[in-house]
Amino acid sequence: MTQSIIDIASRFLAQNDKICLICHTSPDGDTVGGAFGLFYALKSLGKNVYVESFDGFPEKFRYLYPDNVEKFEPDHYATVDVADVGLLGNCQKNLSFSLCIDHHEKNSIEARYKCVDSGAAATCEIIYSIVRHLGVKISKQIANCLYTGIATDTGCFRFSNTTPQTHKIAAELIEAGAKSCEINFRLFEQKTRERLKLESLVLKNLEYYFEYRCAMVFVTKDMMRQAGADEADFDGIASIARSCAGVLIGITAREVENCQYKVSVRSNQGASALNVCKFFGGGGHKMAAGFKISGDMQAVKEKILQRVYEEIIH
Ligand SMILES: [Mn+2]
Repeated sequence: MTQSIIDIASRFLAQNDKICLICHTSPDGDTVGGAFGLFYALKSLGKNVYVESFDGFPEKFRYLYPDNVEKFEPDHYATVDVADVGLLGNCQKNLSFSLCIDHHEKNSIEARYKCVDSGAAATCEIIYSIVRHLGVKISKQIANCLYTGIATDTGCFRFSNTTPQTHKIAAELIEAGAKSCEINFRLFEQKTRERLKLESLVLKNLEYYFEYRCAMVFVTKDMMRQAGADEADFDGIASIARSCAGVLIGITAREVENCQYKVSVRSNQGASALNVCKFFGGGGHKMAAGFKISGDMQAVKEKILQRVYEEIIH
């Protein structure tokens, strides 16, 4: 990690007070863990600091944040794990940011100081370095926060963004008291009943094409209702279609409005999810991409399969 951006961020935080740390919308473990990890660190230095999330804080991360967060008129705003102002919710367009801490490849936040390292697997890796640089002892609370962010963004150390440095930092956090087993269980194994029901409906409705090289499922509003599932329950459902051995392309089309679908494509073994999505005006990464499409379900299905066929066969 570039030491200079850590220096700059640490110096700014050491020299200033009344700081509001801002999470991105649909908050995940990295933004919540990163913001509260830094919150506890700054608190221990006697700073006035609070964390703002315009979508609230998910119940799933209840173990990371205090019961009451006292707000005040801040002198400074700092974003945590936010790639773009579009991820800040509606009311936040006019804020000016003093500091931006992030690890997304494309970060378009305008801030006085930018502490962005796209080589970091999680924003929490960067925050770990900042906290150490500030001379703060990593408490159990801070360790749990930062471990949560790193585990979240690496899919429990399985994704290709995971580096030796990621493991080294995780090891230090566990030494500092992070409850890694408990956190991994909560994040990667435990599910709500609604989520399990939704998974069962997804599995029941999964269809295979092209000699089992493509798996596809439509998740309708009715299925969501049947399962009693909400947004949080849907998170990660798109990985199910690709999880079958032999499947090169997994498609999950979620009905968002009548005849409107949000399609997530996941690929494997050299097939490109991105190629498929680009054809429909979408984007993303090579193996995980998405697009939106409208039309009657059967027509949408045929259009997508046609494009998948070209990707798999040619
Ligand atoms: Mn992140």
